[in-house]
Amino acid sequence: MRSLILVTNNKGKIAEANAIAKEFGFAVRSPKKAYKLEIQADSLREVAEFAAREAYKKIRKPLIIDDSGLFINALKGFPGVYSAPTGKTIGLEGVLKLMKGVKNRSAYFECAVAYFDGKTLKTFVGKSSGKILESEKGSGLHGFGYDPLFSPGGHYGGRSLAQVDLLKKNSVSHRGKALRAFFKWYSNAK
Ligand code: ITT
Repeated sequence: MRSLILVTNNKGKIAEANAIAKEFGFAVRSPKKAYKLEIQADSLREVAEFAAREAYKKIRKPLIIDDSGLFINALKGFPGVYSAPTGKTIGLEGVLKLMKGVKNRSAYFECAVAYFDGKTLKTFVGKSSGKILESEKGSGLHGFGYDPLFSPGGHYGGRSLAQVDLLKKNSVSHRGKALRAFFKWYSNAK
């Protein structure tokens, strides 16, 4: 099985990415020291592309970066590109407070996967739409981050992404979409 480097400190991302990589005959692994340099920018694509170029300077091997965020429409896209610092400061509880009494609960996750091998820079973006629940559901069950707040809607009957297993999450998720598009391209390019 061919392997590819995913530079991240997030074990949840590695697990989800590995399940998708496997569909294409790949495995992903993260270096012990994940050289993921975060900048503040207007889009996840920019953040991922910058991080991919920076990580390549250290690692010197083809690699991918996954930069993701939760965009809440009623909050004009917040936390969006600020999802990581927001998670560490006000947390899920704080986001739920901001959404208290708000009728429009539509939101989406976005994931930008940037690949860089020293020459080619290629980025794939995936989105998944849903809504913000009234309270956390399934915390600590599956998934990570904002998953307990987010229901992908439709056939998930109000369950959060933390209440469905990894394969189900991957079948509808932002990460699933971005990584499948990436691996489709990568397996043809290689
Ligand atoms: P790395 O930067 O090391 O890859 P990270 O967790 O900081 O890990 P991001 O900057 O991409 O990754 O994530 C921004 C925030 O969004 C962070 O709080 C994550 O927990 C959260 N997040 C990312 N993907 C998610 C997903 O699929 N489900 C729920 N929350 C997610």
